[in-house]
Amino acid sequence: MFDRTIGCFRMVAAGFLVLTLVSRAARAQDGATTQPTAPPAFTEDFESGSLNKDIWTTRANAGTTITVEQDIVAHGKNAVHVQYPAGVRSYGFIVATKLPDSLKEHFFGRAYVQFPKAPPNAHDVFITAGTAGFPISNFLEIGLRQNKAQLSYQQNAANITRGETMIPGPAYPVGKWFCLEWEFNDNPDSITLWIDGNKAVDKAVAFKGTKENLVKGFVDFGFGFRSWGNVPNGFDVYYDDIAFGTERVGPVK
Ligand SMILES: [Ca+2]
Repeated sequence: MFDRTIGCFRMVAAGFLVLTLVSRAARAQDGATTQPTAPPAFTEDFESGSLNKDIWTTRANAGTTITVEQDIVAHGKNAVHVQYPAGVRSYGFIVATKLPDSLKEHFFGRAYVQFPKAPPNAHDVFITAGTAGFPISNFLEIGLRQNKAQLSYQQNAANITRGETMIPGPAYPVGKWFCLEWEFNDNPDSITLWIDGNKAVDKAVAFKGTKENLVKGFVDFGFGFRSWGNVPNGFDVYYDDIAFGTERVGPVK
């Protein structure tokens, strides 16, 4: 009798566990396929043919050029091309500084990205969101190290101890457009990354024991390229169909 009761309990418990797992799997599936309930808070397809100065500021130093071009595009007729010089330590980003406050603590991003050739084998920076004044700011970063994705918190503002927390990820596609999606949360801090719809990274972010409000407000949203190593042949990266929202944006329909 005792054993049967335990057995029954176990069956019920096992059944509950199965139901819970099925329910979670169904929710995860829903998360991958359900349409957002609200339109993105911001979209940019570069189809105006130029950088909209009301949206984008350019932060670049000598040698890096950022132009809207028509030769390599994900959708439509235009995309933005960041061209990084050979053999020079440089950086170049377009930064959106006036996006809605709804994105300030927690947001989802999407961009189509193309690396025509493999990125330099160093710490490279591509997409960031953080405090005002980037790159002298605190920010979460989508980057790369040794030809694999690297997500990080970069504490780089003025008058603060510098440091970084790095999270490894898989390699990015090369030589073709891919749909990059990300979720940055500052409370608590976490980064999730999807490559062509497949979850590649889903990690909490901590820095010296702090797990929330590391950035304290996403206000500079950057796209570009910087390498902390040698780039003997220069480097090109293209972006198109950028979007930000309070829900996962998904691919271009
Ligand atoms: Ca476009």
